[in-house]
Amino acid sequence: MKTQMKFLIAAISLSFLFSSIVAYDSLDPNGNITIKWDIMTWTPDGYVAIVTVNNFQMYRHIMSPGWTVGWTWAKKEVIWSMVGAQTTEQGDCSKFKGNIPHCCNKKPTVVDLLPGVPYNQQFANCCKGGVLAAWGQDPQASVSAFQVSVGQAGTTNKTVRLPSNFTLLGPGPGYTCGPAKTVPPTNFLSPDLRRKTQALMTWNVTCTYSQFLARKHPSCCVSFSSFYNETITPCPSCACGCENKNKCVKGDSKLLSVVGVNTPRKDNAPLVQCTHHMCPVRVHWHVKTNYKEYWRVKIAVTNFNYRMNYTQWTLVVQHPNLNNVTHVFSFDYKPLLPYGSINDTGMFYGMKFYNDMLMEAGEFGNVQSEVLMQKDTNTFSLKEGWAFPRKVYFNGEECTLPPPDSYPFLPNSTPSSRTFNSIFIFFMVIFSMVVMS
Ligand SMILES: *[C@@H]1O[C@H](CO)[C@@H](O)[C@H](O)[C@H]1NC(C)=O
Ligand SMILES: *[C@@H]1O[C@H](CO)[C@@H](O)[C@H](O)[C@H]1NC(C)=O
Ligand SMILES: *[C@@H]1O[C@H](CO)[C@@H](O)[C@H](O)[C@H]1NC(C)=O
Ligand SMILES: *[C@@H]1O[C@H](CO)[C@@H](O)[C@H](O)[C@H]1NC(C)=O
Ligand SMILES: *[C@@H]1O[C@H](CO)[C@@H](O)[C@H](O)[C@H]1NC(C)=O
Ligand SMILES: *[C@@H]1O[C@H](CO)[C@@H](O)[C@H](O)[C@H]1NC(C)=O
Ligand SMILES: *[C@@H]1O[C@H](CO)[C@@H](O)[C@H](O)[C@H]1NC(C)=O
Ligand SMILES: CC(=O)N[C@H]1CO[C@H](CO)[C@@H](O)[C@@H]1O
Repeated sequence: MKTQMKFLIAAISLSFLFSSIVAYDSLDPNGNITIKWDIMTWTPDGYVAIVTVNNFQMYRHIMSPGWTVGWTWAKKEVIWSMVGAQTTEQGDCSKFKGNIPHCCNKKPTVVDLLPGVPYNQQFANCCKGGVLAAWGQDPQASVSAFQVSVGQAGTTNKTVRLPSNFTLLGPGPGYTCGPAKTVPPTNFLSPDLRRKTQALMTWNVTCTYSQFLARKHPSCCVSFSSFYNETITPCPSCACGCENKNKCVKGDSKLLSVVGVNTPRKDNAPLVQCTHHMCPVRVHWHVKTNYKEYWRVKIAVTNFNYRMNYTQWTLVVQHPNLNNVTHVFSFDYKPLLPYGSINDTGMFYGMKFYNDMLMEAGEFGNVQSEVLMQKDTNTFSLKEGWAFPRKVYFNGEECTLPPPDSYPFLPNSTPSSRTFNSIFIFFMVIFSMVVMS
């Protein structure tokens, strides 16, 4: 038993390491952010391009303060002008007389404009402060675009040189971008759909996310409870790292009235309420009722971060019974089918204008819902922790689950079934490693 457990722990950490290093998300294997450049016209000294940033990730969005895109020019290119975005620095344009470029940096850094800029600075899909919705939640809002006029550049598709070393902050680190690749030119349909035009040249850059690159510790944890056992299985201690234990805010503290506690930081660094887990977000899964043909789960998400209102939050859960969701109360729900046929993963998110914002820590810092699922009598069980989720993600970050031997047990469950449970989980780990490779 003991060696089994050790092996299990080793296998779990191995699979975690493996999945994080290769930046592969097993619940969204095709998820990426694509940066597409369409050259629309050649100019006497360069070109005008439309740059489109598409978030193709099912459940990971880019929150305020939004994306930052950077690249390295291949030659001595400059940016004459931009519409719908701007570079953060102009750089050294001292060589220019008369007409001064927007940016002369070899490595420009571009950010979206804020909502409400004058019409002549706007561009279709621009000016959202760099906020991009998740593709699975709101495909229309998952795209950003701007126009860039490039000078001192190639003026034909033979002489133009592709920029390199693309970077993407979303808004923090975690994304790695591949090289720009020339792809078949994009087709554009006229508004009346009667004429098709095409870009003169198109290149794509694909960026993928890795939680391992983004942060040292998880940023959420999961706790469990059930109607059949009054024990509440808490989040693991220090699930999100305890380094900042002396910088947290005591829940009942007078500090809360001190100015600045709720002021967001540019880097989105959290200021959390003191808890044993130190996580900004906790997801609680309560097995609430066992009916004859159905069962009911209550899900509650609690914000412990005083510096963040989580807008357009998403919660992804993997559980084998999600193929028979009958009703979800007060959240929206969408099944995700990462492998086509295995329907065990789904995405919960807030209803627009009702609970799509998880408020900062405090009285209103929680959202909750109940889920009714129809039982498949062949698989349904309250034993061996079957009723609890296998994986949980909040805002695209994988949350730490409690260790398997701490799950609430059925009153008469015997230790041998615990062994079975860990063996079962062990095989699940091996299985998922095989699937991933
Ligand atoms: C990026 O995501 C889209 C949508 O899921 C997918 O079609 C495309 O193949 C992905 N690109 C790469 C390079 O993985
Ligand atoms: C390039 O990116 C666009 C999305 O911006 C996508 O529709 C297209 O399929 C991509 N092309 C290739 C060849 O990956
Ligand atoms: C460049 O343009 C020519 C036509 O002007 C076209 O035949 C060729 O395929 C284009 N090459 C690329 C890389 O787009
Ligand atoms: C791109 O980045 C790599 C590593 O950061 C660096 O070695 C390389 O010189 C960069 N290329 C350009 C063109 O800046
Ligand atoms: C969260 O939203 C509320 C209401 O819109 C606002 O008063 C508060 O300042 C916001 N908090 C943060 C941390 O942005
Ligand atoms: C997946 O499960 C949901 C219910 O949770 C169901 O509505 C949907 O049709 C299922 N999809 C497939 C492809 O089985
Ligand atoms: C409830 O579950 C805990 C494990 O989390 C177990 O130690 C306890 O014995 C269970 N209670 C009953 C009444 O079986
Ligand atoms: C009891 C029940 O409705 N079971 C269904 C659960 O979902 C699977 C696949 O979606 C169906 O095949 C079952 O009939």
